[in-house]
Amino acid sequence: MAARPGYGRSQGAAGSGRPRDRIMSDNIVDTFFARQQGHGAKPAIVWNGETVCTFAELPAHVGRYRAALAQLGVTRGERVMVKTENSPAFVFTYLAVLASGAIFVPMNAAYTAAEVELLVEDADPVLLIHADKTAVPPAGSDRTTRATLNGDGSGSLTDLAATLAPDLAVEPMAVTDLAAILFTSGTTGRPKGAMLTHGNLGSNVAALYETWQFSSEDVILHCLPLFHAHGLFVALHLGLYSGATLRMLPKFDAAKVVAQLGQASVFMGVPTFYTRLLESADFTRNATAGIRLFISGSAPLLPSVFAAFEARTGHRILERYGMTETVMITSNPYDQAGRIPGSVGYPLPGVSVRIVDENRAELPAGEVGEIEMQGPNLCAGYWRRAEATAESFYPDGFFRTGDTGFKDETGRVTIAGRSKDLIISGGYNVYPAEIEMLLAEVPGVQDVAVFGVPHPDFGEAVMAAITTEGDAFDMAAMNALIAGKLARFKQPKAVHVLDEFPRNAMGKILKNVLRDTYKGSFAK
Ligand code: MLC
Ligand code: AMP
Repeated sequence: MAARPGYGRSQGAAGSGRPRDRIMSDNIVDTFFARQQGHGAKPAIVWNGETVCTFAELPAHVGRYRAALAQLGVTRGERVMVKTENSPAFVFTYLAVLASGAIFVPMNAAYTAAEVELLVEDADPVLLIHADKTAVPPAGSDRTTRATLNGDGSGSLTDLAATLAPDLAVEPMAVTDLAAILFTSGTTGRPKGAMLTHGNLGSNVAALYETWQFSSEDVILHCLPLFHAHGLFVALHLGLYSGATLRMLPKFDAAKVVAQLGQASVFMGVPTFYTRLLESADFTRNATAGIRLFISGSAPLLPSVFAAFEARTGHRILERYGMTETVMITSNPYDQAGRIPGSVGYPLPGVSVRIVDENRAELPAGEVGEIEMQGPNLCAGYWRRAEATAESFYPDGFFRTGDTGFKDETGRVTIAGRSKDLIISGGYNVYPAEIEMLLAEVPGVQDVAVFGVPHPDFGEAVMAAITTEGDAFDMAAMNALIAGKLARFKQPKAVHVLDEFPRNAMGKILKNVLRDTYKGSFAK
């Protein structure tokens, strides 16, 4: 096979047969725009079935938002936080922040004001962009200006951008400069911001482009939230990097996806998307005939779903494994027969994976241990959290994922479980520690444990158990506290009041016993 274009100015390949100096710097926006040259007439973004702009028009859209950001005080190195739903304007804003040399800090649009406040405190943004009707903390630090951007693209940011001439300059950045900070919760309950550089993002999209054989002929059906790594750095970046049209939907909706599959060549999502598609009678072999690749990730894809999908459509879903801190780490091979259910495949080009014991000694094939990784995709650490960074980022360059698994003789990786206490519900991470801390504050609650149980739609569902003391406990008051403080997807689907917890000899609550007791709660 002929060599395919690689990543980045420093690696000297701006795209197939294009001169090296087309890419002005390692700012990933420069890379995107350079690689889109030659595809100008093609639709770049199709939103709800309507073309929004071609690749030739995209820089001017981004440039208007860049000019608006400059008026709002955004400069190189500053953080811009965004809390809004998907829209084309979200994409323009994202690219404009990066083009300004500033750092993009997205948040889940479902977060409560309390959740947002913690993140704003940490990120200390110069600008907070949010929807008009969304939970945000009351005006805090004097430093932070605000602008609005709604899911339909309207808002003060768009109004301002519309009055300005596009600023087409792209701030030169090095591979080590920060592009984005994405908060992921931690075992301590307080979210940590993963600092992703232009080099992290650029190297990863280049590796995915190779591995999944993308080209400008592709059309990506995109309905993942843009505020997480999967929707932003995998689905969106692949379109921008390949010069492939992004057919976007505001969110996942099985009927809309089925209706648009005929106009797409690639679809990607979390396992819940696939279980929901399989529930639709219109999701047939015929409906998927034009798709060359279905990709799943962010949570384990059950082998039963893989098998049902293959039986229904003839497609073998390609499963990959990633994290916010690392973007993508491993992928099943592109070749259909190489896509093995239950396995997440091989490390991406340039990425190393080790399986280690508790002393960090590498384990032989077949033995389960902690998964560590190293590569150009590994983020620069946690924002302003030296201690948390030191706990997971080793001086030898490897990162502790908190996932456990094994390799086979060929180096293929299978995830066995997690050493971190984490629930993944519909592809969203929920850290029990965060919810436990909140429930422990409820008057009358003596002890609390939050754990995940199997759920047919979300993969896992959040469940809580508590014991109480005295007469102070009031279920309604607890539910009100939960509703006020936690985004809906983090809220326990049930809270069980127990007489006592199962405990080990040391008095530690046995979450595995609780998981076992309640594992049938959502059985179909
Ligand atoms: C919504 N709800 C959830 C939920 N999403 N509850 C638990 N888990 C979730 N993920 C709540 C709703 O608030 C609602 O509450 C009820 O469940 C049913 O809502 P719904 O209408 O069925 O949900 P919907 O809005 O359709 O959302 C489901 C979903 C969405 C699967 C489409 O969660 C989603 O887009 N998930 C993708 C997450 C993702 O992109 N993860 C990537 C992270 S990056 P009620 O009770 O009010 O009705 C990463 C790295 C990597 O992990 O490797 O990729
Ligand atoms: P996040 O912090 O949201 O980036 O989630 C990262 C975590 O999602 C990983 O550490 C894994 O536990 C999990 N994950 C991602 N992809 C997969 C997959 N294909 N199979 C199992 N778990 C996955």
